[in-house]
Amino acid sequence: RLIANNLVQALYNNEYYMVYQPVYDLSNQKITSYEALIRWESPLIGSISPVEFIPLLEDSDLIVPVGRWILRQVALQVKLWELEGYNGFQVAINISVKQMMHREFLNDVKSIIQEAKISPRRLIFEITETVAVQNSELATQILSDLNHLGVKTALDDFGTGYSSLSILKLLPIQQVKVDRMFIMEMEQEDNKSLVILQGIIDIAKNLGMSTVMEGVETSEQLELLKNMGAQKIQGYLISRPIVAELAIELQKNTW
Ligand code: G
Ligand code: G
Ligand code: MN
Ligand code: NA
Repeated sequence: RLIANNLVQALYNNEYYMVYQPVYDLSNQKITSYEALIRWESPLIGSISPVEFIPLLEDSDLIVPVGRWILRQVALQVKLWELEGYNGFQVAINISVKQMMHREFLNDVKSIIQEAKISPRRLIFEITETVAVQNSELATQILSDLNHLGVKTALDDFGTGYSSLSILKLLPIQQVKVDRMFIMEMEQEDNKSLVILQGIIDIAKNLGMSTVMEGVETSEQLELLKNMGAQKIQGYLISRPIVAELAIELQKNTW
């Protein structure tokens, strides 16, 4: 149904836009970052989920120009917020494997940061476990290069793949985003998931990494996570991903 042509047209017709989901820090009760997520509203097809079109972008290599567009959009948004006086938080960007492995990736990152005139420290790059495991040597090199540029790196959807904990030792990452599957399973009778989740929280903390619990939807989950010493949370309980203007409104409110 969807073809590469639609995906290219969408870029030139401004049908893609970014939304931002806050990450809330339990230790200081502040929004310390936002995750940027792409959306596609097609006048012909309606709204299409990134779950559907991101794989198509990857298969057709269009993830490279679209990924570049995402980077630029986010960098410009960070600059805009900065000019409005909002700069006490970071913004995370999801990076696809093909985008990251592309030879121009680091140059693109560097030049987009320079063009937007933002500090690289404002950005976090999220990569998934699968990316890291499939291409561990190259992934390690690129993540390390990103760190040298001054951006932070995070491991997304942690715990869903089949990687071992040693990946946390191997990869130059500063943050672990725990997959929402763990949060969903927290309240099950059988407390195995809880024990594993506690282990992940403690290990990441002891390795000096920050942790984000994804998919927190209820206050019961929040209470459990507080008791486990979780640091940051993300999910519908705090906010859905929303457009930039609304996302910054949350920044103004005190929690
Ligand atoms: O935003 P949503 O939860 O619907 O995202 C679904 C999936 O699409 C997630 O796996 C998410 O990481 C991915 N995704 C959303 N936005 C982006 C983006 O800007 N770039 C990349 N590479 N993936 C994204
Ligand atoms: O793979 P990644 O973690 O980047 O995907 C983020 C996706 O998770 C986005 O599509 C976002 O819409 C979705 N998401 C964010 N918070 C929640 C939540 O509390 N519950 C559910 N079910 N999905 C969420
Ligand atoms: Mn993510
Ligand atoms: Na994730």
